[in-house]
Amino acid sequence: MTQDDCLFCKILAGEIPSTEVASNEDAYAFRDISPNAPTHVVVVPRRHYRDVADISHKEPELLGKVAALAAEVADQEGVTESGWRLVANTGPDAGQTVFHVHFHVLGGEPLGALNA
Ligand code: IU
Repeated sequence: MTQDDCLFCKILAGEIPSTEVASNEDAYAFRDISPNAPTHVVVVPRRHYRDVADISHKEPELLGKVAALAAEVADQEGVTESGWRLVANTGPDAGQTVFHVHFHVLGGEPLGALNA
């Protein structure tokens, strides 16, 4: 299930380059091209869903699998002990720019409190 005009579907198809960090049959993780932290990895399901709400309604188990790959990425990046942040921007007010559901895995330095 892909969407023609979706940039992450194109990354998954190898039509847009990306630097792979981890991968399995359900999900793919790659380095963010514009990192906000020493570790900044984007984790996407291979199938196209618009956002967290969409995948939660249609395939909640897959959302869990994407989160599990994010945790593997954190381990691989060596930030499991120091801590890391899992972010899913959802919709325009949150700054979602690519409408293929994804998690940002952020870590490698103190990230600051969300309510700071
Ligand atoms: P957002 O939550 O939709 O704003 O996140 C999209 C992210 O995808 C953003 O941080 C981009 O830098 C990142 N990205 C990328 O890493 N590689 C790409 O080819 C494209 C976007 I397009």
